[in-house]
Amino acid sequence: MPPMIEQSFMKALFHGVIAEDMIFPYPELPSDDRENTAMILDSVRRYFAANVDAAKIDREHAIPPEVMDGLKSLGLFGLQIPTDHDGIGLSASAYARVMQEVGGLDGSIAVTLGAHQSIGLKGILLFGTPEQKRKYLPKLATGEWTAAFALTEPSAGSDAAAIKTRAELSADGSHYVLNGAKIWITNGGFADVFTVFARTSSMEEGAKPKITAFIVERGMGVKNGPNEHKLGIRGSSTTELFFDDVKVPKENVLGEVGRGFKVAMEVLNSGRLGLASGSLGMCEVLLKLALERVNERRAFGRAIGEFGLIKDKVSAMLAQTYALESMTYLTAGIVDGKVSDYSLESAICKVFGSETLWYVVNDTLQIAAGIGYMQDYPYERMMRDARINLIFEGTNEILRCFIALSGMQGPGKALSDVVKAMREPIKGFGLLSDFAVRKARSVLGRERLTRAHPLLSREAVIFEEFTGELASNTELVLRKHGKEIAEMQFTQKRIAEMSIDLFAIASCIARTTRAIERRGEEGARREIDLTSIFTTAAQKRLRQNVHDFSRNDDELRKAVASRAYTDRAYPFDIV
Ligand code: MYA
Repeated sequence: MPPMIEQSFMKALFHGVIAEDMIFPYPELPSDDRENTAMILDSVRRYFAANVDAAKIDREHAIPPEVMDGLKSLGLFGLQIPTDHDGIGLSASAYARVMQEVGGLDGSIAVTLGAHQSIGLKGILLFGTPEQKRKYLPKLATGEWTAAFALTEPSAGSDAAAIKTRAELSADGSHYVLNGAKIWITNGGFADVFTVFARTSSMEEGAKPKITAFIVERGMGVKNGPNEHKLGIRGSSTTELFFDDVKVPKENVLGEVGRGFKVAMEVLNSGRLGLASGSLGMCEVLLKLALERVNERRAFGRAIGEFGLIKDKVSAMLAQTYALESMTYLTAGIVDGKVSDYSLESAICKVFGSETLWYVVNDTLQIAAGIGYMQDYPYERMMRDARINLIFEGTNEILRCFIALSGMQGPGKALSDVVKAMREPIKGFGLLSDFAVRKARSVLGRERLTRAHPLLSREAVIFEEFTGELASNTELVLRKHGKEIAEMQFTQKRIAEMSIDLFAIASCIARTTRAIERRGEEGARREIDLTSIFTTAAQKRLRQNVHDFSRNDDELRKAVASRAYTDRAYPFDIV
């Protein structure tokens, strides 16, 4: 049998295959969602304008209870919960659109709502039994109950599988007893329902633990510590959680016993997309602030917007935000299209979204200059609120490793099958010839993006060329290093950077093609220009990454860092 190409646009790309039917036509909000979403956005805008003071929430480290009640009455706690469980039943795309709006209006509220539904209750939506759904979803939809996601522990952050919280089945088999602690749990101070991950196998050195997910109610005995004092998103609640002999009925196991790690990962896949849309919302508000500022502020007898270095910043921020918006809604459309594996795409959206936001907030603050640094203006708060996105829901470092290793898994498997087939040339003939065809395709760059509009042919050629480079460099490093690749984070980073830029270019091309087909060249001028600027910048990074596979100072960097860890003369001992 020929090796399977995974049903994921990005995973296929690692084989050098451009699965263009997965991204063309660029998706649209499902029609039954459109009206609903417009109404929700309208009421969100009105409610926030009249009732939400983001500066006060930040200053007082709390979202006022009446605001929480208002958000609940708007239905914002049940956006993706199906209507037959009393939610609004929005698609992933519509949910992303609402989270985008909220993210731009208040970071603390966006995080509170995100922790509740992007991750807190998402496990019940994805893996809950009909009874669990009936019991929990209606109350979670109205906000009568709120939810939190409890994975992280003092010794298990990026290494999520290293959790120590234990769940022991009782002697009569009726319930589990949970013992342990979690840290940095968003909504920890008030949530009523927690998705908790605990070991259901013994602690064996070196062995992968069996983890199980549980729905745990506060009333079962969950305790929390005080709210943490944070750099930003200060109105959100972040606490420790303690489980001391907490009895959880066995009916509250979420998914299968021992399969909780998968539950956690699937929930995070969807959470990461929510984070990207919140980041996008903040970028768009910041861009509006920047555009107002460059017109208002005058220097040397002109509006500062007249200056080249300001135009450079504004055009780059617009192009990068366009790419973020394009990839976020492409991924949401992929989810709505019932593609089951969007793990790479959503991790890319999270990394690209949080880094675009960090870049946009920094450059907007720079344009605002003096007032950017002052607490009377929103810039410094937005910068503090933005920073966490690079850290939570998977640090951008661990996600780069995840993107590279997960993407390379398919080609790695194909290569090892080929090695096996070479030992049995007759049986393995089909496999070998298929491999040869795919290899020729990726190396010669024969894979084409045929559905890109001809006006975007320069961008399409760049995409095709570097798709070939991604596939051939993936194969090269796999052949050269084999399993050692798991330890080679400098190389993983290059592979991840290339996939992020390629997904961004593909998203821009698909979306801009739709714009040109609908509105013609002049009508789509804005999209065409932003795609061009983004692709030119991405091409420079792609070239650099390809170059660095073979010529780099990785070993020197590793040696210098290792020496610095032990050498007391570092950093600099001049005298
Ligand atoms: S919640 C805490 C977030 N924590 C993390 O994200 C942890 C990061 N670590 C990991 O993801 C994993 O430990 C990694 C794997 C990836 C490092 N989809 O052997 P393995 C499968 C599907 O590689 P490990 C928070 O911060 C894999 O294929 N499957 O595992 C919220 C394999 O399967 P199989 C996946 O080396 C804060 C198995 O798992 C995935 O241990 C509040 C084992 O894999 C995946 N993604 O490490 C946020 N990954 O066995 C509110 C792995 O079948 C946000 N697998 O081959 C709201 C935002 C709003 C915006 C705000 C604006 C201001």
